[in-house]
Amino acid sequence: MSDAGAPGGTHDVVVIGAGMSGLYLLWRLRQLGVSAIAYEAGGDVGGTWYWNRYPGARVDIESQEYSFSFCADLEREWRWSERYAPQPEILAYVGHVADRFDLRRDIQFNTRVTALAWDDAARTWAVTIQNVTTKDETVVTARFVIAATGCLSVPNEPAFPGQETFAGATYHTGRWPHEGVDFTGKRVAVIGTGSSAIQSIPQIARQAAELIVFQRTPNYSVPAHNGPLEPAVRDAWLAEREANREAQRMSRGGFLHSAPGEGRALDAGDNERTRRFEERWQIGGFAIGTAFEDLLVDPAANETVAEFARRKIRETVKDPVVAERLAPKDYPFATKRLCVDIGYYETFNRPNVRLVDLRETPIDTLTPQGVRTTQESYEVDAIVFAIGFDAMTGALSRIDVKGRDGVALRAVWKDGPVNYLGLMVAGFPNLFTITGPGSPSVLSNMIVSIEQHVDWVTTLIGQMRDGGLSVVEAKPDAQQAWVEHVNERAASTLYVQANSWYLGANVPGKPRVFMPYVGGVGAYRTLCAAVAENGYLGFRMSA
Ligand code: N01
Repeated sequence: MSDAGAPGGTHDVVVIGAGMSGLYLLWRLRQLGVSAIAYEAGGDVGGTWYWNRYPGARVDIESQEYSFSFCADLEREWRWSERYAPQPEILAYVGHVADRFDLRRDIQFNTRVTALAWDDAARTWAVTIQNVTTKDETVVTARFVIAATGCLSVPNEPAFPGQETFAGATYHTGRWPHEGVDFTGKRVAVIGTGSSAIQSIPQIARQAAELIVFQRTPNYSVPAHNGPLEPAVRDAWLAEREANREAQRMSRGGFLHSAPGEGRALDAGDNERTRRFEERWQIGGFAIGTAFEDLLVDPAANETVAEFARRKIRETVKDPVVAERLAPKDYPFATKRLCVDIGYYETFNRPNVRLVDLRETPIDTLTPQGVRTTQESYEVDAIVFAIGFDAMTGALSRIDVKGRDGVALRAVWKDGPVNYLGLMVAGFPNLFTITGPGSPSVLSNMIVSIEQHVDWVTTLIGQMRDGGLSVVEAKPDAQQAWVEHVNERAASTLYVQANSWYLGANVPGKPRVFMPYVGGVGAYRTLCAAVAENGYLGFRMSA
């Protein structure tokens, strides 16, 4: 392998993105003595935490668990202030990791990768990079390319009729202005009621003169019960650090409360079932989703927790009509990503907040003054589009990727993403995806899944170097079998019954394929390890 590492020229590895995955990749590759450069479209590190600065943005996995585990000293040095850390603190943490491990020298910011072309004769990738300001393009070459592009990095662009006529300010939660936004005294519309909206609505409502929430589909949301991270809790976590980290790695979702509770919901009596739901509700966050082992596979079991959640909404929201609009009824609990909130439902008791149900009265057009539905016109000064992302495939499909024989990734993925183990696509040698579709990714604590993928990929690259091998690719039959397995596993759950972004349902025209792997973080890790131990089963390697 080459030892060139300067921007431009030739690198052993090009990493796309400098979020959590990109940073950990750079560190691992440096340990291996492999030259790498990361190209990052943003002006600094952080990925999702760099872009998503909307009011109320914070993690929905407990802070200690949503942090790197690869360095015990890093973990001991850093103090999280809250149980669920807010975005500025997470961004500061990512910046600290970049500085502590001196990673910035291997990152070129404000640089977007626009094209990748595999050169079979040279056995390298030609990587076209673009300066985001000047749009100037340069081509560099690399033996390996690793897409650390994130699962939720490309905003779902609003496409409402008349939106260009709106005279007020518009914002997208996924591209929030760095200087922040002051809504004091303003009339504000929020369109969308996913996690980003559910986090930002209580904050915006406290500032704005008037807030109108436009809801197409109500979401299930569970209280975070956020608060300061008590020193005793931190000490207890650190005292059992190794065991805790291992438990996360082998768990279903990459966090401790993701272990399914024993037994089936309907086998428990009414009292026991309610007791267990209440207990988990009081823990907060995702704990309730795993209260029983069958909540995500048996519709009747799921209905018990769905009804429990609806009852909580009815108890909280004073206006019964608004409560019914907020209560999801036509898809199972937690089959769209469960939201974790701080005072979301309570916000609808405020006199300055209104809820518009777009199922009853869809948006007709945006006007210079605001939003017009089929029933009413709402005059606002600002519109917040909280309409989510082109998830999982969005970032790679915006890069012109051409593999062996010039075959385009977009063509291979036209009916939905296919790959082997979520790591490589047949016909695209030496190109890896970190937390790609077909891996647990968004159904898990992302940091745990990132570390697993990065460790696996970098170990392979090191072993290839040591063995004098230069090309690795997924075999088509292994890919086919994996895709079938991913689909079968998804079909055996209730996940496929909701119109979620897991299925691409939020982006008009996107193929409807359930993208993440539902098999669980621990089982998936064991499988990937077995593949490696068995000579990288399903992969072909050559010198
Ligand atoms: O996006 P979403 P998000 N007209 O896709 C609606 C992670 N995250 O940014 O459900 C009207 O969930 C859409 O309606 P529908 C987390 O994984 C984590 O909120 O498609 N409405 C939905 O209500 C999360 O799941 C945190 O009918 C339209 C909303 O917009 C993921 O990111 C915080 C519309 C979009 O919800 C995405 O969350 C935030 C239209 N044309 C995000 N198009 C943490 O807590 C879409 N909608 C860590």
